[in-house]
Amino acid sequence: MKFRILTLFPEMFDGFLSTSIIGRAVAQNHIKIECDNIREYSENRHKKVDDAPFGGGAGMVMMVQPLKDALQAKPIAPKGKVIYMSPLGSRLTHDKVVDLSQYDELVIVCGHYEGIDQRFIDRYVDEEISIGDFVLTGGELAAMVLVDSVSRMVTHVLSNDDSASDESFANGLLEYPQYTRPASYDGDVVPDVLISGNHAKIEKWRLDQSLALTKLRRPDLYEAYMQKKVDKKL
Ligand code: 4GY
Repeated sequence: MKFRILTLFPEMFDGFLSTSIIGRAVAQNHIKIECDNIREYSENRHKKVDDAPFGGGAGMVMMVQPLKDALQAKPIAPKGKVIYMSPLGSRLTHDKVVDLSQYDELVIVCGHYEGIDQRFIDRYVDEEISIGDFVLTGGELAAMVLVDSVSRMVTHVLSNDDSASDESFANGLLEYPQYTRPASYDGDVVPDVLISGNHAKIEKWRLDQSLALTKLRRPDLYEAYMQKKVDKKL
């Protein structure tokens, strides 16, 4: 899968692209991530990319020309889409992440300052996505959240050691608590059942923990899970 990121600050992605699971996925060619600097496409002799908003007000708005030329500098795969990271978009969820992982290419546009000219969004953006109800100084961190979460749903990106099958949201429940060595630290001990070696008992304990935690912290997810169980039986 290919990600193409249009940004004024490509250096923000350096650590992200070279580290840990994403770094390995890039090195093994399971994902390809290209960061293109929008400023390089400005036709202005000072490489200007923004201007004051029509109608007045504070800040600057990113102009259509550099964005359009950056976007059109490379062809987009037939099964590809253009995404703009914005608090005005629809919320990124686990289901949305899984859906996006089925595309061959995602082009992600990162805005800065007061945002980008609406005419670029209307003509070239397929979907606006938000990572939450708060405002960042730019779309780059949101783009990294999207690339990170979508990448781990791409085949072969996660090894067996970092499997996605029993984590939160895979089954619609929050994940059970995890423990590692030592079995006792400062007098705080690991639940007995986890050291028992009884795998059926461990599985039951984990499911019980997941259910109790989800009911307490996320009653919305708990209700949906219980309703799905009822639907399946009918
Ligand atoms: N929240 N979800 C978000 C964001 C930065 C000014 C428009 C978000 O996705 N992106 O806050 N983006 C702003 C910065 C221009 C985008």
